[in-house]
Amino acid sequence: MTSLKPLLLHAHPTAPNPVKVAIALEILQIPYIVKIWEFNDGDRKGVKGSDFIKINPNGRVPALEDPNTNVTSWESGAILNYLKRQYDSKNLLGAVDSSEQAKADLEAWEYLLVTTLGPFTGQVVWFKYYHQPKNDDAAARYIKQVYRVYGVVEAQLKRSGGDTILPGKFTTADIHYIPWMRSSAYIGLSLADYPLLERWTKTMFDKPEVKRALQRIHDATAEQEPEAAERGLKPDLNLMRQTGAQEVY
Ligand SMILES: N[C@@H](CCC(=O)N[C@@H](CS)C(=O)NCC(=O)O)C(=O)O
Repeated sequence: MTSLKPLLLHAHPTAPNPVKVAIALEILQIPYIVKIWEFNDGDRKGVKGSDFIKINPNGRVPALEDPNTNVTSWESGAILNYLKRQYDSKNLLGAVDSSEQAKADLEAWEYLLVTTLGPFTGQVVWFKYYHQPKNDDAAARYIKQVYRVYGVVEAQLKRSGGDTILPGKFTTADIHYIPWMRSSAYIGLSLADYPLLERWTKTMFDKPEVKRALQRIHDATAEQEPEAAERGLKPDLNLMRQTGAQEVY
C-alpha cells in the first residue's frame, strides 16, 4: 500500500463520523491526510461553504478524496463501503463470512447506527448543549431512545460473545459504533446497565488503530485549528451561536 498517493479525509475537530473513516484507513494501512473543517457556512473553511459543498453537496463531514482512483465519496457508510471494495482484499473489515446472511447482518448493524443510534445521539448533544430555549422534554426523549438502542446492542454483544458486534470478527459494524460510544461519555450517558457494551467500548478504544485515528485528527486540528484542539471535546457554544449553526452531528 506504500506506493499509494495519500487519500484526503475531510474531518472536524470533534465530529464522530470522520473518525470512522480514519479508523478504516489505519486498519487498511492506507496513507492519508486530514483536512479540518468548521461547522459553519464560511466559504473557505465551513462545511456549508462553497468550497466544501463542491466535495459533498450535503455539507457534512466526512468526505474522502482518493487521488489514486479520482473517486470522491461522502456519507460515512458509503465511504467505508468504497474502502472495502477498493482496498480490503484481505477482508479485514467485511462480513464474517461470504454467506448472504452474514452480509445482511453486517448491513443491519451498520444501518442501525447510521439511521438511528448516530442521529439520536446527535439530537441528545443538540438538546443538552445547544438548543435555545432549553427543552428538557426533547432531550429526555432522545436520551430514552439512545438507551433503548444501547439495550439492543447489549443483547447483540451477548449473542456474539462480546468482543465484536458480529460474532468472531471485527467489521465495519464495529467501526460505525466506535466514535458514537465516545460521544456517549461526552454527553454524560451511563453504561452501567450495559456491561458488555461498556467492555466492548473500552476494548475498541484500546486498539492501536483507533488511538492512531483519533491522534491523527487531533494533530491535524492542532495544526489547522489550534483553538479547537485546546477546547477538546467541549462544544464552543459562543461560536455555534455566532455562526447560527443549527446542527452539530
Ligand atoms: N449520515 C452522515 C452524517 C454526517 C454528519 O452528520 N456529519 C456531521 C459531523 S459528525 C456534520 O458534518 N455536521 C455539521 C453540520 O451539519 O453542519 C454520515 O454518516 O456521514
